[in-house]
Amino acid sequence: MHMGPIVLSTWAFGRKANAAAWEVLKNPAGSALDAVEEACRAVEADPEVTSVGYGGLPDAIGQVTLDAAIMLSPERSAGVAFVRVFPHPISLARLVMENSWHKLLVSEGAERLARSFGWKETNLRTPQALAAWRKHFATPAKKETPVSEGGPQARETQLCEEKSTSLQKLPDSERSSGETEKSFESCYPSASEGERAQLRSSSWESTPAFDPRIHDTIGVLVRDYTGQIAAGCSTSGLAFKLHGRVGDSPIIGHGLYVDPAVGGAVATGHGELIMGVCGSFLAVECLRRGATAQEAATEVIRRIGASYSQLEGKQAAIIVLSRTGEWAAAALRKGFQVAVRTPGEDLLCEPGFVLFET
Ligand code: SD4
Repeated sequence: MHMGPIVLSTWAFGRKANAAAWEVLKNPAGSALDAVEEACRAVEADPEVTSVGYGGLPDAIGQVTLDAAIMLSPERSAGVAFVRVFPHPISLARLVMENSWHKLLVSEGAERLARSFGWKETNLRTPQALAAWRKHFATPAKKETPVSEGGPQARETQLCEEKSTSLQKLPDSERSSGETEKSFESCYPSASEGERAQLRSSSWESTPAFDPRIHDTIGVLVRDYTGQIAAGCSTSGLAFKLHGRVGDSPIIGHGLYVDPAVGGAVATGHGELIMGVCGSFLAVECLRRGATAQEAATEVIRRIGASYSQLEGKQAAIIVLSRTGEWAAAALRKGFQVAVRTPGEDLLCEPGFVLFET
């Protein structure tokens, strides 16, 4: 139990997020909402973090697409998905929350809103991210892609390389994101229906769980001096995901949930696991029914364990903060950590429950 301000963030880079949140909370008038936004922005701006914001790894066709959501209550909450040209989707989610009554804006619609507020477009894809994309899809006979040589991914890459040769010669900074998108987009429909199905299943089976470059949402829960709780999360989703894939992070109840009367939760890991059990909503509902924070987090992970047959190599984790300041975390398997910041602590902690030992 902790009655002062507290910040919880997912993964080791959560400490950087917590430091940014703490700058806001140093001022006793600093709000949980501002702290959550600043925490996520700090990680979004870091190109070394290849699973969030600028520098995030691209999807199967080479586009970087960002998802985020922010929440104070069922009424005050919103998410954005498939954002391609703005590096701070957490701020865009806040913009949606504060300027509309919608809960989710995607792609061109979300970007249009940002433009209408005068936001400047940025190319999100770093040369390092492009190199990683090329390497991932150019590797011949990838073990985790059991399709014949020259399968859909290889063919797609080849086509992309051919069609965008002129663009590839330019440094990223000299291309407009629009040009890059058009070039890659024009390659994608080359896969037949069957090939697409194969691509889909191979993506599901092959997505590595433990490589932090491949996935890791920044998820933040803050309770400020007034006792208000805010949640936020931001991600570039799973690296090399199918074009158009959106995970749990931008969706209320899946990637995050807050009920001011009870507490909040934020999830991370393979969104496909979290979405099937409405992970963050489930955690908060457990709190509502009298569970401790640890019982609530554990229940979400146990529910995933009981609901999915293919969990090998997959990860999911959840952090929970009750209205009274009690916090906990749980994960499907080892490797997840939660960064905790209070007036007296700045820690990286192991989750209180891990379902699988390996
Ligand atoms: C997603 N949950 O898009 C996000 C990614 C993530 O740890 O959190 N990875 O599925």
